[in-house]
Amino acid sequence: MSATATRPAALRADYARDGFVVVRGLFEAHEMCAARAEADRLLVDFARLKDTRNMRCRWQNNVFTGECTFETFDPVIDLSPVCERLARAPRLLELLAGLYGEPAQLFKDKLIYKPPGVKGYGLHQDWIAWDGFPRSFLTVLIPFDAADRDNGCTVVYPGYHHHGPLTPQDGKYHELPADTVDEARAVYLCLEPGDVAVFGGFAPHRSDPNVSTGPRRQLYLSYNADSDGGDRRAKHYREFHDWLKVKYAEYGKTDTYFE
Ligand SMILES: O=C(O)CCC(=O)C(=O)O
Repeated sequence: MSATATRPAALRADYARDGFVVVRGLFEAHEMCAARAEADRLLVDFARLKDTRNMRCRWQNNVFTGECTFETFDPVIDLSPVCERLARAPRLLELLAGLYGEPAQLFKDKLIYKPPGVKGYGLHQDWIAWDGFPRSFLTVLIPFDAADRDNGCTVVYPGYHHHGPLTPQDGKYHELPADTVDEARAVYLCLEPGDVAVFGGFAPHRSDPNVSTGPRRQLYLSYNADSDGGDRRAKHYREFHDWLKVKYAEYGKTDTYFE
């Protein structure tokens, strides 16, 4: 089970053992209040970006109606000074430096809105076998709304990260078969605004549909250790877009763009 310990050495030991940690109350209530207002503002001010051809946007089906529903801005910090401040908050970077034993570099940033009814994610690891993809990749989850089982909080499985990549290393995204993990070991990341969870790129995770009446808005901020390639964010998004274009084209969708 992951810890809520705050001492860097204890956190680092827990992260090494479990592949994830939870830290309660890293951010203040007023910061999370501003984050929620920002998430609302982005939907209004950047409504024009919500297009199924725009590679910035991710869509998921509603499990009740089948409707294809806007779910994510990826990236988000170039739209949102508030999200960028959270991503570069000295408190957070200090926490990550404690886990890495060296500075962290922001690699990727997305805001997942997960509105009511929207499907979750199948079991997977975030690490993908692209040339030079950082093995130190980790993700910080910052909930804007309380996350619980009803709204489909992220679920992690302690210890499995020790096995490294659990799918073929062919550069493709693979879901993991459900029996890769022992469901009895599932840890539901039930978090209050202000809490954060950190999980590594080899930590299997998934989420259930949002069956509540409100959105489950969470910032997913990914980092790499400085010694593992330095600042790779711009390169990552170039590679990600090239990869997405090929993936969409396989389904006959060739009119994609990024804005
Ligand atoms: O929304 C979630 O709970 C999980 C999201 C996720 O796993 C991902 O974006 O890779």
